[in-house]
Amino acid sequence: MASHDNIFATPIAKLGDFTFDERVAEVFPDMIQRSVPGYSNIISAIGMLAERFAKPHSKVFDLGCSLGAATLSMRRHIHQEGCEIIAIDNSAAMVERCRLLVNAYRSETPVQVIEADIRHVDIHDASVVVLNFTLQFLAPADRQTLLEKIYAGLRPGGILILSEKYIFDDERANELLIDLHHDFKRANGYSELEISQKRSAIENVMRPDSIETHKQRFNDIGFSSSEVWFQCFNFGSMFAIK
Ligand code: GEK
Repeated sequence: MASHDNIFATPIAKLGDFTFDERVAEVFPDMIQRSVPGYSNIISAIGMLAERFAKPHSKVFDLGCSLGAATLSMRRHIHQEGCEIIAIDNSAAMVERCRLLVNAYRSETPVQVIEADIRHVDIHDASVVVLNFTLQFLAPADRQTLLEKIYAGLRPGGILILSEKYIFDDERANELLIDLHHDFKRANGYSELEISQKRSAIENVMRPDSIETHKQRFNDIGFSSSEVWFQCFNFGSMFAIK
């Protein structure tokens, strides 16, 4: 069974900023499953989208791959000849575990797991690019630059899948969706203390955008169509097609 996330279960005197360290990597499957509404549905659908959009002899990128859940889902679905999946994360603890999980099974589609900052890697000849809850951790100023690089590296007709936590301009709607998310976490066994300590730790490292901001950015960059294909409370996933 996966290790249980109790990182924020006891009072922490000095709450530092949240980092993807050894302790987080250890409990990550449990943490993300109990914290992100719709996570497993999104992972399954990423596999289905990859099946449709992966082109023979092209590259598929999983940026901020953590333990490789999206990579493994895509690898199960991709049967096009000559496809290669490149999974990238800048957390050494995540990459080490991701490699073990990827290597646990054989597959016709090769996977390269790279420890690097996604802001500095080359993206080229891509038919599918996945940013599954990763863009939100970049400084707002770096987001547009990364999306422009992804657009340039996608083949025409290629797809970007972008899952994020959102904020909403309507104050009342925003508060309600945040409350519903906290209800979701309570229902999954997180205590009030865990919810509030995690919220404080993550506030400085994660600044969500609105769905409108994402759509505007996709338009400005030149994507020919984009849409929200999944939403649950203040979490969701969009695609943008070149
Ligand atoms: C999943 N996609 O399970 N370069 C590389 N990696 C980064 C960077 C960066 N600049 N910034 C953050 N990360 C996964 C889940 S988790 C989402 C993604 C969450 C990495 C960071 O190390 C972490 O592994 C991941 O992005 C975000 O489908 O924890 O809410």
